[in-house]
Amino acid sequence: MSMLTGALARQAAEIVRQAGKLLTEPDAVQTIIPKSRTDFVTNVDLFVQERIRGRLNRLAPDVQFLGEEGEKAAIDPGRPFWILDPVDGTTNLIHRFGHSAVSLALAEHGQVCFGVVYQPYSGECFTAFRGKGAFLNGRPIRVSGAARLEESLLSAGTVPGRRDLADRAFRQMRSLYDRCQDIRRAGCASLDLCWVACGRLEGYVELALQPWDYAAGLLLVEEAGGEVTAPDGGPLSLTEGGAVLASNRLLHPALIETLKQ
Ligand code: 2AM
Ligand code: CA
Repeated sequence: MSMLTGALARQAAEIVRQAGKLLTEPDAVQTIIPKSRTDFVTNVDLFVQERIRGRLNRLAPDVQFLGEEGEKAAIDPGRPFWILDPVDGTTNLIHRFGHSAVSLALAEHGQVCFGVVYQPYSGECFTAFRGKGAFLNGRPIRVSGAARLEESLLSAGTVPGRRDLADRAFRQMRSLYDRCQDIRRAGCASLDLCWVACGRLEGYVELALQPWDYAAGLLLVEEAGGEVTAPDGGPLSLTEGGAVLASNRLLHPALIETLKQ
């Protein structure tokens, strides 16, 4: 039995949209706290998480909560849990790059059953429901039909928080670049996945992400007809992070092959 109803999904998406507007306020960022030299949290990340967590708790008190910021309560994967990134693309937010998102997923029975990714600067709201499709502002979306890497536009992340992986990431980027039309790098994993889902990109790879970066986007891609796995084709965890490869499905084998080299 699923706890997900249309009403719950609609209200959760509305909570995300309302909180997401806070990212666009001029001077939203007041405090920048380093987690490491290349990874930061701002007052916006913390405030948006607390606002969304409070509202979700009132909406569905029995659902557990996994959010990027602060203490992580132990999750029982046998019971439903929310997975929230209050600001995906914090570095973009700090630089007023206008490309960040709020990403929320609901996991049940070991898989994501609902996902919403909201880009407050463009007003684009991506939603997906397992078995029922993926949508951009309510309209169905589909992955690209490109069947050859030569006709693909790809996104390759630079794993800014893991400089130890930089050589590997840039080597992979070069191998992909030699086979595709071009590469983009916009700094927000959840939106990279949504862009694969709606056909703007044919594929996306990043070597170290956390479940809150990809949980919602993963369902978007799958429901739009694409595929999301580890770069070797293996499964992804919803409670532990890992490397992520997303594609329009047709290019998945060629991408796995390229990334092996
Ligand atoms: P974030 O902005 O929520 O941290 C950038 O390459 C992408 O990777 C962003 O989606 C970013 O999410 C994510 N990411 C995951 N782990 C990270 C880390 N330790 N440092 C920086 N970005 C990280
Ligand atoms: Ca974040």
